[in-house]
Amino acid sequence: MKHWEHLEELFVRDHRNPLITSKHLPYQSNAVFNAGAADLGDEVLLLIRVESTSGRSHLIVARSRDGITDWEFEPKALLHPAQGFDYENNGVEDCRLTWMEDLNTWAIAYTGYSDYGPGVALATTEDFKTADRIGFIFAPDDKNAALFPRKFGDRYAMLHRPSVGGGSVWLSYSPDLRHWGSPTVVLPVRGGPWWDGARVGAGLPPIETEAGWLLIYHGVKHVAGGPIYRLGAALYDLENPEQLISRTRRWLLGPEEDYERTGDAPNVVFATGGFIRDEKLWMYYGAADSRICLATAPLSDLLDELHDNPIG
Ligand code: BMA
Repeated sequence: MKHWEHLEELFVRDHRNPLITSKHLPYQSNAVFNAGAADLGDEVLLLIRVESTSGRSHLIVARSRDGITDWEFEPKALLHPAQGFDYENNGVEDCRLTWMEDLNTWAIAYTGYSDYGPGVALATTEDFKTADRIGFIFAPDDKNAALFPRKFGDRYAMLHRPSVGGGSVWLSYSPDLRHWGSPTVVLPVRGGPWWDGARVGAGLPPIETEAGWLLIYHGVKHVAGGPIYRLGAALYDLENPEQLISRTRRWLLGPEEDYERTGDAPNVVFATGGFIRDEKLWMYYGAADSRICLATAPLSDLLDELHDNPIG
């Protein structure tokens, strides 16, 4: 009889995980996790969430030539709650980076933690040295915002996850990145005992593939020991991002390793950044809200899995 050593998942963890912990930073902090990622060609840039010893989070830039080793950190935060902006005084968290094709700039979608709860904020940057805030765009409680890299017709599109209404992912549109409307549910929470039954949220910003927009998302299941955060995938029509084509029935990465099982939030893998390199999806994820890790999967395997999981 066959015995399974490990669950067979689609993603393969990098053997150097965790790649970044608070010990690597040039100053003291509680934890580093949930990074936005940009493939700049000759280096990988991560905009990482650092939770300071005050408990609030800021975002700093880390760079590495190979995207795995020898990370160098900018001495000053790119986005910090002390910069005095409305509705961010309790922290800036969990950014997603999208290269906006028509604007020739990077967009940073992030969670602004206000006195009234966490909402969605947007900023842009050209060089990751300074950022221009567009401002707070979705009132609390709303988070997990991720922009599509191009317009549909004359409108930008963004995924986001209001916490009220059951924990599903919505899509909203904007003519100018500032004013948002026409919200519609694009990834319903699955309910029941499913791995993504209690809440779902966008992970990486959608990636354009020949089969459709690939979305890596997180799903939450509540068990007696607390929530478990896992990662799965969905696919959307290239010209109509509201049209869900397929969605994986199983998760593709879940907390298994000690560095994912133990930390400030146990049993969490939470991906917010990644890109395609050498036909593989590179996915950076926060492990147990305490460290940053990398897992990769061949793009063709992801698309095959989605092909086998059509909707309806
Ligand atoms: C989510 C966010 C993330 C966090 C995750 C797991 O709701 O707050 O920042 O990584 O929970 O704790």
